[in-house]
Amino acid sequence: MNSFIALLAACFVFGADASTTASHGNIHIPTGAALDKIIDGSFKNFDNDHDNFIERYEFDTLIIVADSDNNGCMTITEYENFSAGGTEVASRIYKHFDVHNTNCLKVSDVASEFAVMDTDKNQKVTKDEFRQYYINLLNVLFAVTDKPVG
Ligand SMILES: [Ca+2]
Ligand SMILES: [Ca+2]
Ligand SMILES: [Ca+2]
Repeated sequence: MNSFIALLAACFVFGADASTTASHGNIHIPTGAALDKIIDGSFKNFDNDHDNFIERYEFDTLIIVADSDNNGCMTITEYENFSAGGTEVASRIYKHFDVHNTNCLKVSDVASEFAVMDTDKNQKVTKDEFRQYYINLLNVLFAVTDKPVG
């Protein structure tokens, strides 16, 4: 988990220069209006009270909301149904966070991500902070996992 956080942190440094990377091989990364729509939808998923900030409790609540059968685990299917990003993006994001392949993500598994999103550390995540995080995450996911296997 620590190395993953470091990877995300490093990605913030490189993120500004990675904007030319729109696709990797035959994997399609959403860009332009499609990406804006996903980011908008995802942000609204978090921002439960519609004040245009993601607060800590809203972030922590997300998994509980997405856990549609209320068994304490957000499975990949539950996440795919909940996510605004489409099945392919959603499944990549899910597998990225489900490092032990449990198909059971809990609040504690992603809790540290809030601080990663909140780049100015004011305990609120703005749309811009979220957007930057999401784009960085997509770049990490699609760049890292598309390396030739074997
Ligand atoms: Ca809010
Ligand atoms: Ca569940
Ligand atoms: Ca902030």
